[in-house]
Amino acid sequence: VVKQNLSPKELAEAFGVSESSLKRWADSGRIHAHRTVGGHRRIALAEAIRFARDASLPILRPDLLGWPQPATAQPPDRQLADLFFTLLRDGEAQQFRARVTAAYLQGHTLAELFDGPWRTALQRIGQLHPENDAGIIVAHHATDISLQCLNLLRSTLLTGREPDTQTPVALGGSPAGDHYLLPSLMAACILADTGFREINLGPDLPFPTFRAAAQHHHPRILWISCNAQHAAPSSDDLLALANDLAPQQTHLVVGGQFAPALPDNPPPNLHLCPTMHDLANLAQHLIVR
Ligand code: B12
Repeated sequence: VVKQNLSPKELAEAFGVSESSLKRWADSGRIHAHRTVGGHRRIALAEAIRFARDASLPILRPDLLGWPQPATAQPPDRQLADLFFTLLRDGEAQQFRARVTAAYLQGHTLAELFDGPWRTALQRIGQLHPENDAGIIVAHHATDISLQCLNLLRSTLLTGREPDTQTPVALGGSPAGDHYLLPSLMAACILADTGFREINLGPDLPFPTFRAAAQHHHPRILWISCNAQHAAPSSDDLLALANDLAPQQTHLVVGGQFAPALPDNPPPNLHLCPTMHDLANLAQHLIVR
């Protein structure tokens, strides 16, 4: 079970440092702690993760935080794609979560993992007998293992940040006929990590519903992930939607393998982002303005 709030003692054990060091960091403000009704310090898990990543402090015992522990030492970065592929292919859900969370705690950004080893591993899954049952079974299973892991990251990253009425919203999904779950969920994770309140409507969303949802929620970002050729909207559809959303200052962000080319001189609220890195950069820019 993932613990949402930790005592200094628990966190000190996870980091392999003394409890007094941890209390000192809390009292100096290096790591934010709140007090219980009884006056005891507590550290939100999301804050503990932020601190570990910023300070490059390894979490030696992630199991104490309720996170899965890698079975062996983490391999060098260049071997991560191979490892992710093997774990996804062999259905090793728990070790996959352990490896991804370890890489994240070591300081990799979500965008690095999504555009890099995770994507490469899934590409290789797609090359395993896509024409027969065995290949379909592996692809479905790898998708489910990825979903479990993304949802763990997503629920943990959001913890501790209290979205309020000032928190900008980002909303999105994939169009009708596009059944791919992972790209839109990855976009949601990137946006949550940047500080947006994300609303992931997932796959298979009728195109007019994107407009209706944006009019209802007034997001600062509306993302559309295009992963199936037959289901991708045309650039005219996107242009019309961006123009409709301009008065409410919603930016339309389109990504995915089958995102259409944008017209010359697109309106300033229409963006093509081929990668999760592009989305992360744009989101940083849009959240401060
Ligand atoms: C998992 C999978 C499936 C699963 C999907 C499960 C699910 N519900 O999600 C299942 C088994 C159902 C499936 C079915 C099919 N699949 Co399939 N599938 C895959 C696989 C292995 C992984 C796809 C995935 O999720 N990747 C992870 C995402 C995150 O990576 P990505 O798509 O590359 O996205 C990156 C960028 O494009 C960008 N991005 C994407 N979206 C967005 C959005 C925004 C806002 C931004 C900023 C960026 C961005 O960032 C991502 C990370 O870098 C791919 C292999 C591959 N090469 O991709 C084949 C693949 C896509 N499938 C393929 C095929 C042919 C099919 C089927 C037609 C097979 C069949 N004969 O029935 C069906 C069609 C399904 C349909 N109706 O559309 C082909 C597509 C060939 C082509 N180019 O057209 C591939 C490439 C496999 C292959 N080598 O042949 N598939």
